[in-house]
Amino acid sequence: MLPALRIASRQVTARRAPAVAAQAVRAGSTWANVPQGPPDVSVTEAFKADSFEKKINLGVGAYRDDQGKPYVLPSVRAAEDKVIAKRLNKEYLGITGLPEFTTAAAKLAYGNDSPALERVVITQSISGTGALRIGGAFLNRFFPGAKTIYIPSPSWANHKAVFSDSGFKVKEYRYYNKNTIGLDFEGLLADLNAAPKESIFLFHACAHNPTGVDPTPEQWKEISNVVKAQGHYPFFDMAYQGFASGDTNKDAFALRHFVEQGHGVALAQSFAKNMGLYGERVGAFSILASSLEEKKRIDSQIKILIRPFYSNPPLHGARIAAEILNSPDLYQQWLGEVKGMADRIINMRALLRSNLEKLGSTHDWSHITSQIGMFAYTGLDPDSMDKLAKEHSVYATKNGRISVAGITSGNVGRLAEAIYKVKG
Ligand code: IK2
Repeated sequence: MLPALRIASRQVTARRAPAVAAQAVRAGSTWANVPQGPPDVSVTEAFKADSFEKKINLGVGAYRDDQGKPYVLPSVRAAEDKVIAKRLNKEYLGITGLPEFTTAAAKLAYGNDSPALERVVITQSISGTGALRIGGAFLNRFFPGAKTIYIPSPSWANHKAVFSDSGFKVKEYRYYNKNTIGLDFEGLLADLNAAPKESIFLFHACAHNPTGVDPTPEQWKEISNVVKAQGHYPFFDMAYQGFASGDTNKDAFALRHFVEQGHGVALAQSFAKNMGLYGERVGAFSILASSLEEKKRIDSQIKILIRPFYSNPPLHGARIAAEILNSPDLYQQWLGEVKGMADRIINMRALLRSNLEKLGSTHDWSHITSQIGMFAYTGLDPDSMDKLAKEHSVYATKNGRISVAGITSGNVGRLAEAIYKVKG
């Protein structure tokens, strides 16, 4: 054999050897039957791979400032400084978390003066997702009826996974009407009526993700009536309190109305968006009990349930949130900053719509401004979303959802042109 060929063949053998060895190990491996999950084709990955300098990422579910940069709220910075200056210890929290945080979180959600507050069983959670998961586990263990939960169609993609992992059969109720790009109110009521009595229904308290379509207060009142007549159990997911309208009270309307109407409710709260505490994972799960005696029993079971999950929740983010919620000055500052974020989003909606109209688009874009919260459901189909990405370097999820938080006064013009070119 020629020397060069000899070297090449040795390299091939050397390269193959580990693969063969790995195969041999794999054949007898404990994990040989673990199937490969689908590839992670996240919007962010595609965005990162694009070298065009004016590319736009509208896939992220996190607030960005008008320069497109992540935003740490000044009230959060100030609260964090105060927490650090206290030189507190790092001992474990109790199973249900930091009481100064959970008490204030309940007030924020149910209302400062709500007579229901004394019956609220609340626990800190690993942000909104953790709150939903605790809720799923509790309902699965103790809800007296069928282990079925109804979620809106469409809903936040993780709802299905959270509740099926909690042991539920997940069914959908009608919510979004793609013809009107609005609420399918008739369909929603019909599905509430058609479901077996005493079913669990998950509602997005405000800023529905992904559609940005919320029922009006009048519609919520009707929903509440039907839920009551059918004996259904409402579970509210409130991941965006304050973020929708800029007013934390207004955004809590649905939850508070249901409580006033005498419903027992479950609630998942997140402080990821409204305090920008995304990675700190600050949230709360609560249940409104019918009596103080019942509250004690539920509380004891929530503790039994959480203990083997993660023993007790993390400290730092909850301290920051508690500092904000319990210091009158910081609280006022925070309310202003939440409004600032909501207003910037509302402005970007208006700018996107007016830019599209100025370009001469013949489509009705009124849904862009009538929808609310972080996301807008454009009504663009998957092909159009593909074109936006491939031809215009505008990245968002295939379902036509764009994160309005990713729009800035610097990129809104180019975005409108891209949408106009794709949709007309
Ligand atoms: N519930 C809803 C409706 C949410 O939208 C979220 C957060 N979603 O993230 C943005 C996205 O869709 O890209 C959550 C719950 C849970 O949020 P967290 O666990 O971060 O508090």
